[in-house]
Amino acid sequence: MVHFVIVGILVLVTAILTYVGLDMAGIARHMNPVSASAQSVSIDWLWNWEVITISFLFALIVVPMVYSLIVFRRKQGDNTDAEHVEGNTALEITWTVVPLFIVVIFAYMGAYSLGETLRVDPNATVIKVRAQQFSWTFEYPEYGIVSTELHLPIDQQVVLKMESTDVIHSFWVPEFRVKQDIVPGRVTEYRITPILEGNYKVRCSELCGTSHAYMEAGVIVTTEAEYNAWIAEQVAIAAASQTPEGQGQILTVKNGCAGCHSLDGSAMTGPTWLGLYGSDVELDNGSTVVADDAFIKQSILEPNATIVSGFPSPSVMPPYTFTDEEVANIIAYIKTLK
Ligand code: HEC
Ligand SMILES: [Cu+2]
Repeated sequence: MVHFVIVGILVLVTAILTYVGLDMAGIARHMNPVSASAQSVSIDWLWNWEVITISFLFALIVVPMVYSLIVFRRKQGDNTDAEHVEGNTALEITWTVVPLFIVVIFAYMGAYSLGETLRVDPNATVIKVRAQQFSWTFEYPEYGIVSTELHLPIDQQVVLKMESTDVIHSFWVPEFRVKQDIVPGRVTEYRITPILEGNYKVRCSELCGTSHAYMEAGVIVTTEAEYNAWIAEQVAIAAASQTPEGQGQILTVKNGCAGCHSLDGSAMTGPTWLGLYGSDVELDNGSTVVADDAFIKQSILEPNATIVSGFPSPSVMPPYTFTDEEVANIIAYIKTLK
């Protein structure tokens, strides 16, 4: 009887130590990043109970085994046979029924956790995700925005409708726990409800080619107000790029004009664009011209035709080839800089 008490105590102590050890190892090795989604709560809950059970079963097997090896080993000079045991019905029924119950309980817990993870909010915001070798694109169809970062409002469910343009990828934000494959020719759904503000990263978790390891994108969870501000900003940018001056601005950025022309009146390699349109420009030949459409157009296409006074001749500005429409857009943009 005393053996049972000792083994019982040792089993409990070993189980607790195993559990604490596994838990610490998990945190130390970053296998348990913060839980940042409603879905992760029930997954972590299930995982925790599994680790507790595993720790207990480990102790239940290993402790009696080691205890028997040490305490019941053959004493020196003892040559008698061990006691013959023919089976123990009560014990066999117990170790069949108890594990059966545990397995059934875990099946129930697993089903519950899966149900929580898949819970559908009919008002969930739809975001389209496109995965391609080796990047992510996020489209907000409600607002007509496309982004390379995934912005999400806190405490609201979003449903990602994910498609691949090439091979199989997999959407995985460790802090959200849930992971979903993206298969070419199919739309896979992924529902998530962020519950913790922060900057996370989505990683591709399906080996998809040479740069698979770099297939990452930012996932930014903010308050609803900050999220709405971001949406408004993106909508404004998208709208601006539709207007002539918006497209002109994009052209000047793409062609590096801003590297030589300031927008705020400060001196750079070239004259500032602030207040340029319609102003009187002094040339190095002593004459003065009005900066109208024709002058600006010629300055862009043939920088050496005229040189602004105070700047070296020949001009350091390279000649550009733009279509008439592109030039008109750039002029429309310069007009806005008053
Ligand atoms: C390497 C520097 C450099 C870059 C890049 C450059 N410019 Fe210039 N730009 C100059 C300099 C210097 C002048 C003044 C001398 C001259 O008239 O050519 C000038 C003059 C001009 C003028 C004449 C009127 C004025 O006062 O500014 C216009 C218009 C102009 N640039 C437009 C553009 C546009 C549009 C782009 C991009 C598509 C561009 N520039 C890129 C250096 C640059
Ligand atoms: Cu991938």
